[in-house]
Amino acid sequence: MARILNVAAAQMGPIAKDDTRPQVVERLIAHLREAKRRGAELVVFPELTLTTFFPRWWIEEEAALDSYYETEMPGPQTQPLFEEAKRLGLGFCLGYAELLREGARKRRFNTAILVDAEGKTIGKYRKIHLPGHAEHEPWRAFQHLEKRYFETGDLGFRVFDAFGGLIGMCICNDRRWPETYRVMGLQGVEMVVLGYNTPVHNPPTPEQDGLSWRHNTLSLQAGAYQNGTWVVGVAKAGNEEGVPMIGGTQIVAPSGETVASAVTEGDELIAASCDLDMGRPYKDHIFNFARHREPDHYGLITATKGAVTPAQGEAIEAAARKTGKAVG
Ligand code: CDV
Repeated sequence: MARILNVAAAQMGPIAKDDTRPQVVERLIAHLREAKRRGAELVVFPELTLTTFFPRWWIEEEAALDSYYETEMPGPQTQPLFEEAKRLGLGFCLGYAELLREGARKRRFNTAILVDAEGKTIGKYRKIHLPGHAEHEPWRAFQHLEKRYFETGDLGFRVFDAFGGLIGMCICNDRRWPETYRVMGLQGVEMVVLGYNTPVHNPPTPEQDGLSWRHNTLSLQAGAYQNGTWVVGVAKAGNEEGVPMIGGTQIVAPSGETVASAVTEGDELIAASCDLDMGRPYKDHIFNFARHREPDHYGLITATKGAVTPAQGEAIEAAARKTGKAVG
C-alpha cells in the first residue's frame, strides 16, 4: 500500500515592515484553512515567515533588531496559529528568527520548526549556510546581512520520524548545496521541506538575475533526484519593501519532476499527494548509497572549506584514502 503524505506549500506574498505579527498570523491561518479544505496533513511556510525579510537593512539599534525575533515559540502572538492548526489536525513547518538569551549573551538563529498535528514541536533546524555579508556595504541596492544577524546553525541536518515518514528541514540558501541534501539522504530522508526569501537581484552578480528562477528549480530538482526524496520549496515572494523576490514555490518528486507549482507571487497554496515510497527505486538502484558511494574518495568534502590547488587536493585525498575512515 502506498504511503501517502498530503503536503501543502503555503507561499506568502510580501510582508511589509509595518505589518504586525497578528496580521501575518491571520494570513497563515487562512492558508491552514485552505490546506485543510484540500486534504493536506502538513503545511510548509517560508523562511522568516513572521516578518519582512529584515537582513536587507543595516540596523544599528539593538531594540529595533530584536523586534524581528521571537523569544518564545509559540508566544502570545503565534499561539493562535498553533491552536488553529491543532483544531484542524494539521502539522506545519514554520520559519522564524529565533533569539535566545544565555545569561548576558544573546544568540540569534534563522530557524525552522516542525510541529505535529497535536501542536507539539517535534523538530527544529537552524540555518547552516548563511549567505551575504556581516558589514555594511552601502554600494549594494539592498543589504543581505544574514552573516551579521544570525549565527551558523548548531543542530546539524537532522531527519525526523514524523507524518508517517522521514522528514528533514533546511532553509533557503541551504537548498543550493548538495551537501545539505546528501547528509539527510544518508539518513534515508523521504521529504525535505524548506522555505526561502530569494531576491531576483543579487548585487555582486547582476548578470545572473535572469536565472534566479532557474537556479531555484535546478537546486530543488537535483536535491530530490540525487537522494530519492520529495522536496517542498516555499517562497516568500513579490515586491517586498521595494525588493522583488522570486516565487517558484514547488513540490518536487524523487524523480526530479515538479508535480505542483505556484503561478503567482502572492499568498498562494499548492498541494500534492506524495507517495513516500516513490523514492524507494532511486534509493535501491541508481543511488543505492551503501552499494555505490565511494566515500574514501570524498576526503576533500570535509577536509577543506574553500577550494585548494590540484596538488593540495591530491595530497589531502591520498591521506584520507590511507586512513580509510569510511564506515558501512
Ligand atoms: N535568504 C537567502 O538565503 N537568500 C539567498 C540569496 C541571498 C541568494 C538564497 O540563496 O536564495
